[in-house]
Amino acid sequence: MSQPARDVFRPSVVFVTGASAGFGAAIVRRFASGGARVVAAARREERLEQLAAELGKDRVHPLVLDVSDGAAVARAVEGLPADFAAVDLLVNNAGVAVGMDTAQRAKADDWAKMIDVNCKGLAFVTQALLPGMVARGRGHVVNLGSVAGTYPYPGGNVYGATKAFVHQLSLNLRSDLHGTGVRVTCIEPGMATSEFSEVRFGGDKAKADAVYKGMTPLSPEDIAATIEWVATQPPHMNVNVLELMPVAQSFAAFQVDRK
Ligand code: 8X3
Repeated sequence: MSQPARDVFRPSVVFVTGASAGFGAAIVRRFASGGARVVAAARREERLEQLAAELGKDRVHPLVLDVSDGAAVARAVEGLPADFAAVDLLVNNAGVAVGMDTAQRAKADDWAKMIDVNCKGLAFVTQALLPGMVARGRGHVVNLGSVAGTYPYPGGNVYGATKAFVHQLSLNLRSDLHGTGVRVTCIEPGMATSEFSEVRFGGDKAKADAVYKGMTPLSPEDIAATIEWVATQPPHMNVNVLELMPVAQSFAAFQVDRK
């Protein structure tokens, strides 16, 4: 059996959700500066326009989109301009963590929001883009999971469960896409700097900053570089799951309730 050459694969059209800030914006910058055309999808138009102005409208196509609206996702994908239509890398980055209360105190609306964006939104965007990838015999879906999808912690409840969904959907997609050449990867980061903690704590910046006090979290650029690595491996190789953490974060013992 002869081995194919280890030629680097270069995605030419990248579709990034949650592109307006944090991981998403870093991913857009990385691929656009590497020569790809990038569809930058998010709800906040102003930030997308800034990103497109910074990187050039021929490189970055801003797309105002709420991923949890399935009909809007289908329309947006159908209406992509020709230069940005042949998506060969989808980065499902849009995701939210809302609240960190225990399950018995958490708000149902917060849970609904996380399920809508992290599960339904990710599934809708994937389903809208997969037929084109399969037809072209070329594509890669990179999903943003989390260590919270594998390791439980107090207050992780529905957030962690949505990320377990992302992990399992990623593996199941690999089964469905068998023989198509389309790749699927789940990237599962631990603590990272982004607006993530601010959103989680309802905009309380002091509480969010305290999460990262005295430690060095992963940066959006770390995540973007990791995604570039998985996406540029030779076409015969699929990274299924990649888990990463800051060195300063690790595991603690089980809790025991002693009376
Ligand atoms: C969140 C990562 O470590 O804050 O996706 O739970 S962690």
